[in-house]
Amino acid sequence: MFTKAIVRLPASNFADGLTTVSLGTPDFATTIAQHGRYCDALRECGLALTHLDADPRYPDSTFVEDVAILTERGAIMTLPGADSRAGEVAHMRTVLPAFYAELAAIEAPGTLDGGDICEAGEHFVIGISLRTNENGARQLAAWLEKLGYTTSFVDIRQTPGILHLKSGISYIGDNRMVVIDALANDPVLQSFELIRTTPAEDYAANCVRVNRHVLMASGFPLLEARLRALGYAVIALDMSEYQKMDGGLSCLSLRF
Ligand code: CIR
Repeated sequence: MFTKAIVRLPASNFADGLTTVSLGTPDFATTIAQHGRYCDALRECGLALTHLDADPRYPDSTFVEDVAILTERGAIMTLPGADSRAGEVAHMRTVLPAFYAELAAIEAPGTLDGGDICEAGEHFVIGISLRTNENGARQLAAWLEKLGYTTSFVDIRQTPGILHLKSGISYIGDNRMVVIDALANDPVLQSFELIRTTPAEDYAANCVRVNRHVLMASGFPLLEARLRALGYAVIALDMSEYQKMDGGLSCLSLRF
């Protein structure tokens, strides 16, 4: 059960953030409206929200998931792999002591983005990507294992079309993993019941189980119908402006 989430309002220069896709420039008013609806959805799931102010020094800083890993047993600050985002950690480090007595940290030369870390109950799947290097992945695995979790690695550096591991997989509880075709044969994932997206719906593979709900991007009817048929209470959210900036639904919050 999650009870809390941290979110950060997008800054007015949100469109200056990093992106690898060519879907156009986000409209700021729509970006804010979608963020508001996202926050409403988290509250509908029973979470109490901590709202952080927009930080225009970091246009990507609304993607708070990338700067920390929060677990039931402890928290660790990441070290984002994009130079323009590394400084985002400093402010979050001042926010988290309200919730965690101790904060570990990924140290250079390791790099790690929270979007590469998929918690699946007692197990964490750690993506090695263009943002999370092997050193960072190993540091995180060692820290998690000390806390009693198990870990495995999935290398997505050659997987086209996804920035982070969780752009391509999401754990939705009940031993079920939503997965894009390109990752569906990875040996690490074979112990899960795989819910495969069709290529036209790959963006929707980044969804989030929050208590009894699953939050997913709207506009992906096949996955939505499949999740509903499995009995999940789905909340579908328009994520169009975040998709333009390579952002998935999970990255807009830290849930704990
Ligand atoms: C970036 O490239 O870092 C941002 N524009 C998007 C980050 C998305 N984060 C995530 O999926 N966890």
